[in-house]
Amino acid sequence: AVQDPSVEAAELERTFIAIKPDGVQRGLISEIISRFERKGYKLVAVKLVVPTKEFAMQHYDDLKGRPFFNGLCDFLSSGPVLAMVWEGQGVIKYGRKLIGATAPQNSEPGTIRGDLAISVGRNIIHGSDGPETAVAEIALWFKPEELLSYSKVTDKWLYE
Ligand code: IDP
Ligand code: MG
Repeated sequence: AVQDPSVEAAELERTFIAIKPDGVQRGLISEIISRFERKGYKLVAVKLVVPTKEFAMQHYDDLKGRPFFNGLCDFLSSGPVLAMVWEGQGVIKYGRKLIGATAPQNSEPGTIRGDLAISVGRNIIHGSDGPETAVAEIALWFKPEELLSYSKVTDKWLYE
């Protein structure tokens, strides 16, 4: 795939987004993807995987020691997860806004968790919380060759 050289580096920011087993089981894949897609972000990698418990523990390594850590890792590895990488200007921070607060009781209406989830342990979606985490999580979940760089005809209508 060829990257359009006119695309600014800022627009190439990438974040790791995953629909957790509850979101997949509840049939929310298309609903969630459409929110990122309609915003204007570009899907550059996607796969459906059942992570092992060990992999889930690696993904949530920063939370080890928390009382919910074991249950959280059991849950993430309990069924298919839709792992994705989304690209666009400001996608890491704004992606977290689209997702909403960690506890759905605190998530604003209009956010993914606010509209679609009730409890913190079943909050249907994961998103990287910062630039370093995004790089690490993308590298954990995807091989470099699974990430595509491509231009879309809409790029020039999304960025001035
Ligand atoms: P985040 O997903 O909004 O980044 P984190 O604090 O990184 O939130 O926690 C990771 C995941 O762990 C949350 O999405 C949630 O599913 C789960 N979690 C966080 N806090 C609790 C809790 O107090 N009880 C149960 N599960 C929790
Ligand atoms: Mg987090």
